[in-house]
Amino acid sequence: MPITPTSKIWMDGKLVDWDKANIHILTHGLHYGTGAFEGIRAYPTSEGVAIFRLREHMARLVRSLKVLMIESPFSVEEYCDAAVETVRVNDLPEGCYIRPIVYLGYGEMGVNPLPAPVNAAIAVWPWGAYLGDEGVKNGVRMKISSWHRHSPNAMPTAAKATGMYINSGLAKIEAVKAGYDEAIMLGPDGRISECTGENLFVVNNGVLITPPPSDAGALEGITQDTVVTIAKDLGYEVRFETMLRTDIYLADEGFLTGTAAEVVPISSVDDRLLADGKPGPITKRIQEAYFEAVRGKRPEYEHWLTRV
Ligand code: PPE
Repeated sequence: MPITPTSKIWMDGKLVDWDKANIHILTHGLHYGTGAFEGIRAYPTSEGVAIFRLREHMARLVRSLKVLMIESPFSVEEYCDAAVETVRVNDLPEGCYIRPIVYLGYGEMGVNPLPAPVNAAIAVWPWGAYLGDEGVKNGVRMKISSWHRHSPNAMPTAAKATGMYINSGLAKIEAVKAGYDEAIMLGPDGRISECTGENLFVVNNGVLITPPPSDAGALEGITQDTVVTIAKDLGYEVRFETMLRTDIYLADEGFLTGTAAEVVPISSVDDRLLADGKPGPITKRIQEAYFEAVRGKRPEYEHWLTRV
């Protein structure tokens, strides 16, 4: 998706012009994928723009760095303040996507990450529906990928590390080339893990089921957690359970969750329609509640918002 440039990017504590936010070709992270990042969204509310679950995202960033043995140059609070400042200075009344990244920089080559310097940046830009407006409305066509999700002893699946996204990219290529919207990846044990940039839920007999991230080798999604909370508050039962591909084929409903993707109905998996292939009633209710929560229309979730 083409990027819409904004005015300023935060780099190592300073705001720099969008066009000047450049780094050296011998940046360690470019060669070895040594970095961690986050994806956060800010939305318009009746009291101006607010960032959704900012602290949880920055806390996950710092946890990812811990796993990678990258010493964080800033604290969670400092990343939060920097994100607020960057969103504010770019003046985007319709909201935006926020991309913090902490990566190993210029000065050392060779696989050993330990001596390399650490840099941090936060960029923001307007980003529309990740899987398309049509997908949000009518659902997406999914394919189970021949690329499996990382084995947790090959790659730390709890970390949102930059280099790990080669795996997601390969699965995405396969799905898109075959005419699908998005891929579902199996974990090393052959059970459902997650998608290239989203967690996944199915709905059966009114119960929501999602793979437990640590068993499934999936990222612990903040949107997954948001949906679990919203669903329980709406009175639905939610279970963290492993599932087989056929559990999705035969589900009453299914949907994806992610910051970029938001809540997106699944219309089919491997060409098997989920029920009649249209977004199910529970999916629609959850989606609606999610869109209201992020836009500050649900007072009970006000604590998830950071006003800019
Ligand atoms: N799994 C993966 C692999 C993943 O990348 C994401 C987020 C999720 C699950 C959902 O996590 P959460 O956003 O906390 O609910 N993917 C981010 C990157 C997308 C991109 O293309 O870049 C995102 O949604 O921002």
